[in-house]
Amino acid sequence: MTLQALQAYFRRHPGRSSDFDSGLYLSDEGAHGCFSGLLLSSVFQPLVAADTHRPVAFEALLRAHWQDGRSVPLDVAFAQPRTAEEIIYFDRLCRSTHAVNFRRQAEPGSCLFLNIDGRHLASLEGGDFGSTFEMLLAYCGLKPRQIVLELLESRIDDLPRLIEAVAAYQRKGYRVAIDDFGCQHSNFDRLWLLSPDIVKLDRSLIVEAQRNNRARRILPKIVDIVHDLGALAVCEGIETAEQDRLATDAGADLLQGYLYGRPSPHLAEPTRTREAESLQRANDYLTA
Ligand code: G
Ligand code: MN
Repeated sequence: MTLQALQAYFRRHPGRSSDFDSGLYLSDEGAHGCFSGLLLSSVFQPLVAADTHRPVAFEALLRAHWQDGRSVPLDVAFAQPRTAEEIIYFDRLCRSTHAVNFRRQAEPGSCLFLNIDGRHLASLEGGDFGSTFEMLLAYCGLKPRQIVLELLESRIDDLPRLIEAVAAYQRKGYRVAIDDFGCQHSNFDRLWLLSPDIVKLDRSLIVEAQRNNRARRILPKIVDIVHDLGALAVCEGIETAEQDRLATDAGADLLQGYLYGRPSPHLAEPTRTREAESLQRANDYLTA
């Protein structure tokens, strides 16, 4: 890892004069970001294979605190960056913090899911989707092939830009997941236009499937459509054995939720202790 270069990049912040402390900081506990008085850190939640229930990848999630230690709700944290430049800076800072924290714990070659703020796509000038981040990842010792970028298609109105972004990320070797599919305005026409590698089915679908028979019959059909697209289906928010069974019976490939692991600063044991096996599984599942 050439972390000095990474830190140097984040010293060139676009922010207001009060942002003198913005940047990426390293300690024995790992990396954290600073932005406008916020401390940004990482937690990781496993994605497990539906057949073996073993972790094949991790999703990084943000945690934010004020400097005095009070925790900050994520909607408040994401409201801090305001200008286009700040939004781009903040989004890259979060993802780079996660990349460093992941790289120092994970076995080489492991796979990391990272969320992209929809406003980040809208703020980028021209077609620079993923090039700057590829450089930042290289400083962390990670390659685009190890990264799955999660996009919330339902929150992005500019469809041509979304299509362009997905294609550009995939050309650079990243994989793209559509996050929270099935909530609110998600729609299938858009899925076909986007050709994602992975579709993450919103927790509300599994909760509904548990409550009513019609939703239960629909769930495997949604998974079939995802497979017809050539994508893997992930069921999110699995909390109980019954939800696990519904998702597995529906044909989901990967599962995520409190049942398998809560978000934690530390990666779960299996990827650390069974390197070869976990890499093989990740490749089986994620290599197109
Ligand atoms: O939008 P996205 O799917 O990236 O959001 C992930 C969020 O879902 C995180 O805040 C995480 O803590 C939460 N989460 C993860 N697993 C579960 C779960 O099993 N149940 C519920 N209710 N929330 C979960
Ligand atoms: Mn997500």
